[in-house]
Amino acid sequence: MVSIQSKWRYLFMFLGIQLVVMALLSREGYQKRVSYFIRIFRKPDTTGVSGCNHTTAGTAGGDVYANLSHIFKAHNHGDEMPYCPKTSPLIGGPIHVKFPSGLTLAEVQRKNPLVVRGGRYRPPDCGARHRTAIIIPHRHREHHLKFLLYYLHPFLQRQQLNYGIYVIHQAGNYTFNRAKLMNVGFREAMKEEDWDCLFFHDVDLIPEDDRNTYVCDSNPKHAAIAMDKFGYKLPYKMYFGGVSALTPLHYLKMNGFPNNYWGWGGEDDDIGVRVSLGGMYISRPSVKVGRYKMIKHKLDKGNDVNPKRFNMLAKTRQTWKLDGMNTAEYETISRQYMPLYTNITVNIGTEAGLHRPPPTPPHPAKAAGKAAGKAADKPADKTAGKTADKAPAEVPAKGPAKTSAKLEEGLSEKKSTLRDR
Ligand code: UDH
Ligand code: NGS
Repeated sequence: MVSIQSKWRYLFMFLGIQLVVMALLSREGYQKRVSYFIRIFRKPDTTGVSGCNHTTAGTAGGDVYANLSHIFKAHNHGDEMPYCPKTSPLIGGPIHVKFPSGLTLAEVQRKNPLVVRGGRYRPPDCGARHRTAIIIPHRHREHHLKFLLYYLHPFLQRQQLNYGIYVIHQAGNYTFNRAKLMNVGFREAMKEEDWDCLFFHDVDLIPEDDRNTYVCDSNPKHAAIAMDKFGYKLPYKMYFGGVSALTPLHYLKMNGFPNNYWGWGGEDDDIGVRVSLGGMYISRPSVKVGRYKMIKHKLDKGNDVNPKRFNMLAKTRQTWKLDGMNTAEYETISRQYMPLYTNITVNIGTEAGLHRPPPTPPHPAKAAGKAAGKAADKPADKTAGKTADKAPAEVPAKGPAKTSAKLEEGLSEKKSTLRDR
């Protein structure tokens, strides 16, 4: 017969073994399995943004902030910092994305204490292997920007990148020009740092899996391969819209992006064609990881469908060397180092140039067209900078900030000084 005393002994031994097993399982590598149990007991996030607390591959996804407390505790090794591992241990796979109404930029700032002025970050405990600039074309989408910043900062931190976020804000009300803003972003970002990869990123696309790493491939990469609005499939083979990634060398090879697509549509297809005209291929992540959720919206005011886009696309082969990075003319109106991003406001003019009104109003029966043309010459509206901790505005840069030749010079220098990684 088993006595009561030994029953207790067996019970304690059993509980002890359970504890040891749990401790082993909760170590790195087993976290995903344990997270399932943890999630059941944890309180929901106070912001209401994160639905789950940890990452679980193959399920609805985890909280994008889940692993970050590890970084906050990490201490800096000063000069002797080792390189970060090739694959970040903070990567967790699928991310749960939703868009609650109460989120504020202050809350995003609070949740990202290691992000410094201008939206810059580098891992505190290891040397980043990659330097990535995010370029976001923007006008009147502050609401979307807030969500993108909420998700993008922790997403990039989990990938242990040295990164910076640039919002390129089109001044005035003249027809929007996404591709030209990207050219501006490329030039302005490269003036600040020797970025080795640039991500051109629509403001309304939120990545849903952090295995979709924001580093460049040997060919230009189309990252937004699987969007919710297209049923998580590529809509057509040559699609290059939403989010794409190029090295400075790729960018130069294809003469950047076109400057003359005013309004919605076609510019991303033109960029896709430029990739092959520049002698390169489109690389893509797998549909499993290149997933994005789009913040739903309608076509914006000031971004009407461009009726000329098909004619223009038919001529890309003839025009790509004549129009692109080598001809991008703009004036930088201000550069603001905000807590979560660098806001660059630019006058990109109209079809007629920087200071002249457009030749004919682009949209019939719109007196607004004229007013908008004038507005483009006026100082910028500072909508993206409302909550700025403002730095002194830069002196407006007249014309191209760096010529292609200068950049190429810099790039060959860069290649020769690249550290052995
Ligand atoms: N963008 C702005 N402000 C604008 C217009 C565009 O910031 O006024 C930027 C923003 O980064 C956006 C990107 O340009 O994510 C692309 O513009 P878009 O979101 O309007 O284009 P998309 O193709 O959606 O993603 C269009 C929805 C309806 C298209 C119907 C056409 N038949
Ligand atoms: C194509 C457009 C692209 C656009 C894509 C997806 O037809 O610019 O649809 O559009 N090309 C032309 O119009 C030539 S979307 O469904 O996101 O509105 O990106």
